[in-house]
Amino acid sequence: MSEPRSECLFCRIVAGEVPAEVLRTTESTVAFRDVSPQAPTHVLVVPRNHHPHAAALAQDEPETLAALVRTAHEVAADEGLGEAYRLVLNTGEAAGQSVFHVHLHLLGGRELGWPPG
Ligand code: DGP
Repeated sequence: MSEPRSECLFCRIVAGEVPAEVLRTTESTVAFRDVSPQAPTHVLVVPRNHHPHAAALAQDEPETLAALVRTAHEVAADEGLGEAYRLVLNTGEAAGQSVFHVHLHLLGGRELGWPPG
């Protein structure tokens, strides 16, 4: 489940085959700006390995799921967000997932309403 996939957009960003504004990399994660930002800071943090959604990542590489959150927290600090930011894992098409390589959205820099749409 974790080999890079040539048809997967985020595998291709991780491999450097598709350009992205990369902010931070770790051994197991890559953080880059969302191409369609929904807040002043909107960053996607992805595992280097391909997993379709968060539950699959939790099952196969639980330490990488924790690493996604750590990386997001570090990017939030770099972006000056302090402790005020939102992390989102859309799972399934009906919940808004459009890219099936798990990605943690980091959103911040404005007031964030609740409940989300
Ligand atoms: P989701 O809808 O939760 O699957 O989020 C996918 C996000 O990916 C969406 O916010 C837009 C972003 N995105 C789509 N294509 C690209 C791309 O080519 N580059 C970057 N940086 N982000 C992309």
